[in-house]
This record gives sequence, structure tokens and C-alpha cells, in this order.
Amino acid sequence: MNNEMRIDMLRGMMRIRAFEEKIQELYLAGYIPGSMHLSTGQEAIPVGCCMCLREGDYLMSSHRGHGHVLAKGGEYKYMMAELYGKKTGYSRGKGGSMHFAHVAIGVLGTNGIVGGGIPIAAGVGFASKYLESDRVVVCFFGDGAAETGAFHEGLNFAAVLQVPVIYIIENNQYAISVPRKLSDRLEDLSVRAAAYGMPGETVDGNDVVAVYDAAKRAVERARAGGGPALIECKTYRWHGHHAGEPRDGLVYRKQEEIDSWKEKCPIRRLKTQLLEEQVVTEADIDAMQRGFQQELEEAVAFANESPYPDESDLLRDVYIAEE
Ligand SMILES: Cc1ncc(C[n+]2csc(CCOP(=O)(O)OP(=O)(O)O)c2C)c(N)n1
Repeated sequence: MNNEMRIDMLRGMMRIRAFEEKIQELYLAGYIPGSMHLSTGQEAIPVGCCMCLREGDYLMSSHRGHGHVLAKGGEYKYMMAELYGKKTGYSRGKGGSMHFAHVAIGVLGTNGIVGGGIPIAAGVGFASKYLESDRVVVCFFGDGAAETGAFHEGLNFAAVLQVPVIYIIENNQYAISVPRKLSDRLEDLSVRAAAYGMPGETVDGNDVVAVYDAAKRAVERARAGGGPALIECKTYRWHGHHAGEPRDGLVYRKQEEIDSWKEKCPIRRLKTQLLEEQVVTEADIDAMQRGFQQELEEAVAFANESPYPDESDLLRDVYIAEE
């Protein structure tokens, strides 16, 4: 892995962290309506996976999807406008955090239905294969979603059809307040891949290079017609399940546990390596951070100045089955 790629990885993760921190502040101050789920601490997974993708590849996301959209090329300003419910947002202000979609960059949607994207990804993979394109689909979801029927049906369907889908479990140790050990008796969720006849792998989800290496193997295999794969990335969410959750998730977790995972921060890990190897300087990192802050200020201004959707937009993008 060359240094430019590792700098891009650091930049990508910092870009997600800066967004999540800013919108958390805005949400708690009452500027963002509805509900949203932050991925602070999990940044290595979208960045490592999306760096293996080409333009034209597809991404299916979950309810915790801001990082996925950003890693696939999403722009702060259109995301911010969507969060503010404005017409200039990715879903014309009618979707919010759990319904970002922008087909032009391959983002087929964040999704409020836990596990909902898994069978859809199999269908998109089937379309790609049917059309004889070499586009692959990366589908992100949490460990809780890996307990749903949709997971089993979706993975089996993808395996039977041998479609180019890479399923990524973001195992952040909890499904809302339910810890992993109360959901199943498995140490590694990736062993489930064997039940469907696809390769499965568990990696340290806070190590962006490890995520990239595993995703690259799976993407290359899928693109060459080798079918789907399952990758479990072990990580941790730093904040509560949703922004504004009581005591930011401390009701069902201990501060020591949170602190121990913060020690394994994926950004600090790569940053320390790059500084020690003199690949970047503190000044470079400060400049990157200032750039993100500036871009975020512009995004907030853009969202504020943008109009709300018109009444006439109410039924636009709503599909009705005709009799
Ligand atoms: C089908 C469905 N069941 C339940 C919910 C309520 N719900 C929202 S998020 C969530 C937990 C999801 O946990 P996980 O898949 O591990 O993702 P994480 O929130 O940890 O990223 C649940 C049960 C839902 N949105 N959809």
C-alpha cells in the first residue's frame, strides 16, 4: 500500500468524523429535525471498503449511513441540506438521515429498516449480472441486522445466484441496547458465510488497511464472477444508538468500555503511524481539519439558505401502483 493511499484513507476517515461531530452539535442545538444515527468510531469500514470500488459500483447502506455516503463520494452540502429537510438535499429534503439516496454516485439508499438493504443488494447484484456489467454492490449493515430473516434470505439468494455483492457487517457490539452476547453464541459472525457457501472473513474494523485488504479480495473476486462474500468488521460506536439518546448510551454501557475502544480509534491509529513514518506532519493534518471545518460552515450556510420542498413536490417520487 503506497503512502498516497494511506493519506487518502486518513483524509476519508477525518472527513466522516468532522461531519458526524458537526451534525451532532447541530442536532443537539435543535437545528436538525427527526432522528439520526452517528458512526463516530466506525470510520475505517466505509473508507476501507469504498477505496476498493470503481465509479459505477453500487452501495447499499443502513440507518447508520452518513459515513457510507461520504466514502462513496457524497458531498457535505447536499447531505446537510437533506438533514435540514431542504429541497436541495440528496432526497429533495423528503428523506432525512435514513433516506439519503444519490444514484449518480451509486448510493442506492440509507435505510431505516434494519436488514432491509440486504435482499435489495442481492437484487441489484442480480441486475448487474443479468446486464453482463462488472459492477459490484457493497452492502453495509450492523450486527443486529445479521440476526434478521432478511440477512439469511438475502445471503442465500445472493449465493444461489452467484451475484457480485460484498456484504459487510459493521459489528459495533450493540443493537440499540442489546449487547452481542445476548443475540447469539458466535464469536465471529462471518462463520455464517459457510451456511450459504460463500467466503467469510472477520477483520479488525478499526484497522482501515485490514478492512481495505479484505474488501479488495472480495471485490476482485465478485467482479471476476466469483460471487458474493461476507466480511465482518469488529468495531464500536462511540455515541449512543441515536443522536440525543439518554446519557449518550451510558445507560447500558460502562464508561470504561467506551474509553477502551476510544484507545483503538481508527483515525488516531493511522495518524500516529503516518506521523511516526514522517509521511505527514501535524501541520498537514491541521490543514486537512481546517479544510473540513470550512466546508462544513459552507454546507450549513447552503442548508440554511435553501428552500423547503414545495407543496407541489409532495407526490413527486412517490410511486403508486395503478389498478
Ligand atoms: C425491521 C426493523 N426492526 C427494528 C427496528 C428498530 N431498530 C432500529 S436500529 C435497531 C438496531 C440495529 O442494530 P444493528 O443492526 O447492530 O446496527 P447499529 O445500530 O448497531 O449500527 C433496531 C432494532 C427497525 N428500524 N427495523
